[in-house]
Amino acid sequence: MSMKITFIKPNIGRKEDYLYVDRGRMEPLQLGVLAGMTPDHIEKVMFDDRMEEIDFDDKTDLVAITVETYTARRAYEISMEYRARGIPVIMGGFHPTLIPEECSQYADSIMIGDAGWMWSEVLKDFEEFKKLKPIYKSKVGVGQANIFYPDRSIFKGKGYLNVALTQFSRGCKFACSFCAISSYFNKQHFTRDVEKVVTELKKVKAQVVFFVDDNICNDREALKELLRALIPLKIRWISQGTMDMTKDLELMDLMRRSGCLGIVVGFETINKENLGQLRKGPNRIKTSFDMAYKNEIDIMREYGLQNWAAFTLGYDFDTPESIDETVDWAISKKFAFGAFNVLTVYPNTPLYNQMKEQGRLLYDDKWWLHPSYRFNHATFKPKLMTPDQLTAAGFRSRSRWSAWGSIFSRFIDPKTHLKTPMKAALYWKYNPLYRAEALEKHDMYFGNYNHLPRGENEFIHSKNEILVMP
Ligand code: B12
Ligand code: SF4
Repeated sequence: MSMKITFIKPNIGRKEDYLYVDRGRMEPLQLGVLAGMTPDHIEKVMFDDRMEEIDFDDKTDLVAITVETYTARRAYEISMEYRARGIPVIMGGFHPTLIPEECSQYADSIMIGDAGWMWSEVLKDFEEFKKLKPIYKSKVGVGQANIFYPDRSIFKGKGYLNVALTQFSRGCKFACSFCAISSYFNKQHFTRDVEKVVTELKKVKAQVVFFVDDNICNDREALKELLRALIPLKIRWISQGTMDMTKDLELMDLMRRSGCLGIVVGFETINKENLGQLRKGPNRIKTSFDMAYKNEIDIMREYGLQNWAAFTLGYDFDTPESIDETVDWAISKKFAFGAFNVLTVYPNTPLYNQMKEQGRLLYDDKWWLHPSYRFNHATFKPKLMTPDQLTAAGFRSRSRWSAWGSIFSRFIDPKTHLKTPMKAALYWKYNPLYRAEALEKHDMYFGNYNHLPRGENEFIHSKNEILVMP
């Protein structure tokens, strides 16, 4: 008898009185990779809970859920629905790897680390013995290490952005105190064979390619090799990287020639003391920091990059005023896009352990499960303000950054957004979308069930009773 697997990407949660639908959603690459490793004789379906209803009664043999910390609560709800119907569930991804003991309570089986080395064993156990081991301990390493390519057929018709996700490298050698990447990858960085990346990209048809690498320029020589191979493909690409890339002008030139539109760069903070707490190596640039990264920003603009500047708010030396100043500074730098996230303590990171030791964690130490936690609210007690002040400063930052006045004023930059019609078009396509998304996510609850008193939330799901969160 043939077997069927249902892959699930959980949503974060819901707004006060309606389900949140992610408008800026991208293909869930991890599920494409799992599907790509699954042989053809196994039937595959995928539900993306971010915008479609999961048909829990659709007959299936095994459910595979990808879990990040902010989707954990919803993932557990989904798992409970399936397990109540007698269908086994396996979970994998960042959250099960960082905190396996918690996830194990909500799944029949979990995988720690990357699926590449262990997925075939999971399938074999299930097909041959109809039983999964409680834990599959895999390792972390090169993305899509075996010859397979993601099975993108499971993404069809779901209305994703016209952006193809892929990976060249995984992990990062830096050790920023808040970052789940350095815990997951244990400060290692792995690069994929350039030829495989090129072969994969030749099959992909999308307006833009997103290398989801955590830090694409962590190994500059390896990246140069990739970029030389990308030039003939004439693609447009974006990725994530650290600002120390500006030290290497040959690299910057290759980025421009290979079609790089912009990079997500973690500026995080413009305060020197905060930088000490966060331990972000690539941002500790003695000659430039006092001028607030002037040299680095000038070089990135010179090469036409429409960057996405990312900030984390709530370090020990931050105040509501310093956060407002950070937003003023970012607007004056005319970055194309920006993220102003409240510094969040992810489990098993140095920051989490430090805050726990200092007794500063809120929400019983597990904000991701707490019924009253809301997206982008403070998860710990900041030093120089109250948690509510930090949450409010975060909301204010996102509102100010995405106000129409800010969007218009940032647009006037001849070296980047005004340089070509395509750059201008991208600016105007994505800024309104991110504006809507950033404001919509404010205050979102985690999970779909159990937040309102019984009786008021029937419109969401009828099975609220089955979920009792710890
Ligand atoms: C691309 C990306 C995004 C994209 C969205 C992508 C999408 N498809 O929608 C964008 C930019 C929008 C985004 C947003 C956010 N992201 Co993000 N994102 C990533 C990134 C860089 C890559 C994800 C990816 O595709 N990886 C490639 C796949 C193949 O790798 P993988 O996910 O690790 O999966 C492998 C294994 O984990 C395992 N595995 C995974 N799932 C499963 C399931 C099963 C059953 C099994 C067996 C194995 C398994 O096998 C896979 C193959 O080897 C990751 C970092 C990373 N390296 O993964 C962060 C990451 C997941 N994001 C993170 C965060 C915090 C966020 C935000 C909350 C940021 C914010 N404050 O707004 C938002 C929230 C997203 C939302 N839903 O609104 C954190 C999560 C931390 C945590 N502890 O959960 C990460 C880890 C980054 C970080 N620096 O810490 N993100
Ligand atoms: S440089 Fe970026 S990816 Fe690397 S550890 Fe720091 S925050 Fe994480």
